[in-house]
Amino acid sequence: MSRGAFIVFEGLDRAGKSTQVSMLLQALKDRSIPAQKQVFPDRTTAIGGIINDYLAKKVELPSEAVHLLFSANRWECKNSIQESLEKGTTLVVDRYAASGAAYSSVTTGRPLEWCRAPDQGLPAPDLVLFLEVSPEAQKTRPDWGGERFERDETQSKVAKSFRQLATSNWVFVDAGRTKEEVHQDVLDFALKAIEACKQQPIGKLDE
Ligand code: 2DT
Ligand code: MG
Repeated sequence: MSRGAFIVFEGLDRAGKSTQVSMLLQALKDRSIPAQKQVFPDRTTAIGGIINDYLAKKVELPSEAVHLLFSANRWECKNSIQESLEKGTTLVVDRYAASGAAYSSVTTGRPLEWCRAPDQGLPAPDLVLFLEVSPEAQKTRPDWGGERFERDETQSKVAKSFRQLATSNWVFVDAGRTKEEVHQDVLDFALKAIEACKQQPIGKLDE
């Protein structure tokens, strides 16, 4: 049996990731392609609960500790990710390891290599859809919710880190257009990835 694809959306806050995740899931369901949503951070787990309190500014923690919690939050989902892919379910994921490294390189001031290390060995995405928005377009979207990192200055630094993390399975999608136009491109790339990875083994980050 062929496996599902591991499709990840990355980008800054207010890039439209959640909207595109929902639209892609619906389009795959319409085509009878088994697909499931996964969101990181997964705030429903015990570790996710601490991350949620940190983001909501209810607790203070060193940035390095938070970085490791974000990574642990992915590790606790490793088996379920692997099992879903193996049974043929495509995963549509809102943020993953690149968000971990891009945000933490800014908040900890540590090299990207240090930030990427804890995620090494996790299942690797088959496709990363990076939704690009200009700071101007970002400003036209609904206001910040007041969570940590939701500041223009942080965002522009994180954008630079994201660019340094891009590999050959990344595509940059102009997300400054209408959601339908963005979705057309997204669906195209997703269907190709689903086809291409069917007989490929699941990759691992940095291994
Ligand atoms: P949302 O805005 O998508 O709810 O994310 N973040 C996320 C990190 O700093 N490291 C990570 O590993 C992940 C997955 C990005 C909440 C914030 O958490 C940041 C924004
Ligand atoms: Mg956010």
